[in-house]
Amino acid sequence: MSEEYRQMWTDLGLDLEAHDALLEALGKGYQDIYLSQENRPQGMQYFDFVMSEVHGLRVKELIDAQKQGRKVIGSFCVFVPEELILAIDGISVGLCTGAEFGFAEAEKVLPRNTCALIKSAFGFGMTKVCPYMEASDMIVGENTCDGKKKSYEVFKDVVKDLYVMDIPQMKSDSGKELLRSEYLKFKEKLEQLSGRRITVDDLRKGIETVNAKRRAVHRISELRNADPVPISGMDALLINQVYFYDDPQRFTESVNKIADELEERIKEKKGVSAEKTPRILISGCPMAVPNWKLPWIIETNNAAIVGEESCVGERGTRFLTDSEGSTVDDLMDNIVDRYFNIDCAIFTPNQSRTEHILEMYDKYRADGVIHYSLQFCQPYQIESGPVESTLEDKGIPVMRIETDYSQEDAGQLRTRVEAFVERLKG
Ligand code: BJ8
Repeated sequence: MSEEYRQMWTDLGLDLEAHDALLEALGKGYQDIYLSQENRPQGMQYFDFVMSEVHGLRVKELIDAQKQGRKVIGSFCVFVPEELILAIDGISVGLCTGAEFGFAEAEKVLPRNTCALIKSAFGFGMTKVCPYMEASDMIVGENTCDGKKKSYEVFKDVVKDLYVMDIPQMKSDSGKELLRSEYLKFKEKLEQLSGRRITVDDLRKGIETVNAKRRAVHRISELRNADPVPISGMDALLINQVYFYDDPQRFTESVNKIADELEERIKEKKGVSAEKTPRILISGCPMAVPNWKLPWIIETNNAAIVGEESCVGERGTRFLTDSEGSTVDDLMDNIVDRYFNIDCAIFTPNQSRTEHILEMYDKYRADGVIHYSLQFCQPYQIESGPVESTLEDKGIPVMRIETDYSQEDAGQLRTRVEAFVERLKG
C-alpha cells in the first residue's frame, strides 16, 4: 500500500520515515495478533481489509470527500455527537491514540505521569504520523478528565483548528443544561464550518444512520451470549474500534453480515473456542487501535472475552437516540438525553456504571470481570475499588489490572491472567 499513497501522505505533511516505521509495527502486530487466530468468522475479512488500508484507502476517501466540499471532524471521545456531524454531511473520525509512539516528544510538553492515551495523541500529533489528525478540518477536544482538559490547552499548538467543548461532571439538572448548551454551541460551530444550516430532516437522517450502526453492533453483542462464543473478543473489539473510522453505511452492512453469519454458527454450535471456556467481561478504559495487548493475553490464555464495558464497546454504543420530533430543538433534546446517560468515570457519583457491569455480567453469562485501567488514569483507577468491592460482595471474581501501551509488563500480565483463569475454572 505504501507506494500508492506516498504522495497523499506527503501532501498531508506526514513524516514519511516515522510513518513507515509505524505502519510496519502496526502490520506486524496485526499479523501476529489477529491473523493468527483460528475459526474466525468469514465476515472478518472485511475488517482485515479495512485495517490493511486504515492509513490508505480510508484516508483517500476522506480527502476525496473534502474535494466535494464535505468536512472531516476528528475527535477522541464518545461525548462528541456523530449525529450532528452527519447532519452537516460531515464525516466523523476517531483520532490515533492507541500506541506508544512519539512518547519522547510528548513528554517534552506533558508530565511523564500522564496516561498513555493522552501521551499517544500528542505523540502521533507531534511526530506527524496520524493522517486522520492532519486530514481533519476540525478536531474536537472535550473537558472530561483533568488530564485531557488541561492537555488540550497545549494540544491546540500541536494541531490546527482545535475546538474544545465542556462536559458536565454530575448527572444533575444543571449538568444536563450545560451539556445542552455545549451541544447547541457545537451545532452552531458545525453550521458555520460547513456553511449549511441543519434542518430537521438532516438531523433525523444523522440520528437514524448512527442508530443503525449501534443496532448492528448490539446484534453482535447479544450473540456473544452463546456458548461456545461465535466470535472472539479480539474480533469484537476490532469491530468496535473500526466503528470510529469507517463509512457508517458500509460499516453497518458489514457488521450485519457478520451477525447473520454468527447466527448460523450458533445454530451449528460452532465457536471460536470450546464450550465451557471461562468467560470474561472487560470493564474500564477505552482501547483504541492498536491497543490489543490485554485482550490478546486473555484469549491466548484459554479464556473468551464476552463483552466490553468500555467506550470502545458497550458504554459507547448502548443507547439509541430517539429520532421522533418535529423540530430541530426536539431532536437536539433527544441527543442531549441520549448522551447524558453515558456513565464515564469522570462523573461523580457514577453508580450506574457498576449497575451496567452487573447487567452485562449476567447478560453475557460471564464467569469473571477484569477491570482494566490505564496507568495514571485517576477516574477509572479510583472507580475500580468500589466496582471491585460491589462485585465481590456478590461473589463475582474480579481482577484489577493497571497497565500502559508498552509490552514491558506483558509477561507479568500473562501470569496474572493465567492465575485468574484457573480461578474461574475452579
Ligand atoms: S466518555 S472514558 S472516551 S473521556 S484513560 S484520557 S479518562 S486519564 S478516555 Fe474517555 Fe470520553 Fe470518558 Fe469514554 Fe482521561 Fe483516563 Fe486517560 Fe481517558
